[in-house]
Amino acid sequence: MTSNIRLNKWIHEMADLCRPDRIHWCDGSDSEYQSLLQMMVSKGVAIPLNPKKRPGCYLFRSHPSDVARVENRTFISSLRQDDAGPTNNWIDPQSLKSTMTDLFSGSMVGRTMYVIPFSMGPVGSPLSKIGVEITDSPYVVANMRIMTRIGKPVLDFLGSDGEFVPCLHSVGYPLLPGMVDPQWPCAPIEKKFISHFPEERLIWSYGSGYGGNALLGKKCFALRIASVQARDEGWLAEHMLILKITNPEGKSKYITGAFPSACGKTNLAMLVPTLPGWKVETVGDDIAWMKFGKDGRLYAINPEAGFFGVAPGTSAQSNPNAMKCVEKNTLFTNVALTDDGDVWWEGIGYDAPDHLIDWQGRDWYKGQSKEPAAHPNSRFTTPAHQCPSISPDWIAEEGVPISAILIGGRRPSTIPLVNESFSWEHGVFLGSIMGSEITAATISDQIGKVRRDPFAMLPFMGYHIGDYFRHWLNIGKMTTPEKLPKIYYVNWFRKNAEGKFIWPGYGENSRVLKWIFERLEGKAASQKTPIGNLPTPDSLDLDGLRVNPSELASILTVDLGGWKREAEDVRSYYRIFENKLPSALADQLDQLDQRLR
Ligand code: TSX
Ligand code: MN
Repeated sequence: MTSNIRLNKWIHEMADLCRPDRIHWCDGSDSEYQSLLQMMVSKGVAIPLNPKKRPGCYLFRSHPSDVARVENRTFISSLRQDDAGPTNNWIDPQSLKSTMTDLFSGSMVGRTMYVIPFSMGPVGSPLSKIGVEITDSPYVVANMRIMTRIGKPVLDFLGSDGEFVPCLHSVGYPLLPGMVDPQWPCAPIEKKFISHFPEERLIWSYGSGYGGNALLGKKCFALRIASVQARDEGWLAEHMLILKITNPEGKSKYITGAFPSACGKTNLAMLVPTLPGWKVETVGDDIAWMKFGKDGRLYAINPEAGFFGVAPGTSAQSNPNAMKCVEKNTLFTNVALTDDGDVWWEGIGYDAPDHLIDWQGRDWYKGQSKEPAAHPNSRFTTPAHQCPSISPDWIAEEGVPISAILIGGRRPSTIPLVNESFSWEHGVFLGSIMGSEITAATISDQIGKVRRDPFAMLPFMGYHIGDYFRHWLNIGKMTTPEKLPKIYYVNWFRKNAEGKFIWPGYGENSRVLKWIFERLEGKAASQKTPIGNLPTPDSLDLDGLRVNPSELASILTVDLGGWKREAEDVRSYYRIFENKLPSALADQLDQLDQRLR
């Protein structure tokens, strides 16, 4: 219950539309969380893990058709199609609302409608924003309690006239009399709609219970809707990690980083440096909201309160901090279950036991079963405060001042280990052309080509991508150049002639972070090249690193032929933006061409 007039009105309207059996206002208390989990355990929806091995942990198994975000069912329903741009699905809002109103009509019959007031960012921070999610999924409530701040403190802060983003969600499976509730209710793909109405700051999600489709604070609000708010209000809502790095003298800087999926963003956010005396702490692993402070610098908050991480590949070797984080109070989805009530996944760092229950609840035998035991997109939902590397500043209401922005992707050739942009405009140019090479893991017929994913925002843009580039360029004009973060293009994924990774990556990336830190201090040397400032051979700390010298040289120098092909490819990629491509970026491409001649 709330005194907020607009919220009460919206809840009543949505209840009249969805016709739930009952309404539950989430207070966010621990007892509420525990009783929801108990209810799901009693229905067989949640499996409690062995409290001696994973105290407070539960396993969920989704329907095999509902295992990931559905980009082809995700819509930016702006009033004008041109505002959604060439990279988004668009349906006109009137027609989409009419279709979805029919779907939502009676969609919660036989179910409880949960009302989740949530804050993205610390409650009351000037950088935070409030949302309210209506959902008929108790799994969503439990996950939202970890991923955001929910409940009474949010309602209190909202008051009678506070603003919020309404987020309507239903799994799309009404329980008519006599029907049994399946373990993971959801709707078939053609009835799934993940819809955003940017002018209204409104989200409607129907038919999926999974991750980014259903936990509406994350991708839907904190990126797609917030990117529109950020454009209109003069700030940045970005798909970026935030880390704090401290040198051996105790001096700290904050760095954000945009990387597409499968580049190890969470691993980088929780990195354990191999360089003695250096420390990395975690502020956020997925989303950064950046606004100008009074001093003209950009300050970032992590709008989330937990990590919704991909489990496979997470191990004590690749990410010891994440492994510690998921030891307790963690919800697992679609991982494998061991006979002693623990979890297992591919790449956890130790062999599977002889027998497992796989992510679909089937017996799985080592050496016999052909399919992976955990789904490749299986997840952990875990509280950020449990992470051993979490920075005390992760809840700073004023945010943390950003000195550098990293951008990067998986590029087996051409892109060097690290490249410092000449200027903000040049950095925005590099951000606009970043991406990953398409591999067999990407379902595509274009293996070997680059899938451009500007600022890793392609699936998360709430408006026209060309207008987004213009917004980034405008941000650069809102303060003095020396107060802007410097932009660095990094690439951990160069391969040699045998197809093996050249750079050891992981904790050794601290060598690259050290170079960046010392560049920001005006200490490390660089050499100007046609593509940007690269480390001089002795400015990068390679002490004790065993990498073949000629291969090392290849990732620290400019591949002229490769970059000429890159520039040509960028020219054809830039055509999709038509008249929306800012002239500053066209100029940057022309200048790159000139310098490569
Ligand atoms: O996360 C990764 N990072 C960033 C770490 C802070 N990964 C995993 C990506 C998939 C999620 C990496 N993979 C990184 C990296 O820097 N580098 C690589 C490629 C690589 C893989 C294995 C080895 C070296 C490099 N070495 C051996 O297997 C021994
Ligand atoms: Mn992400």
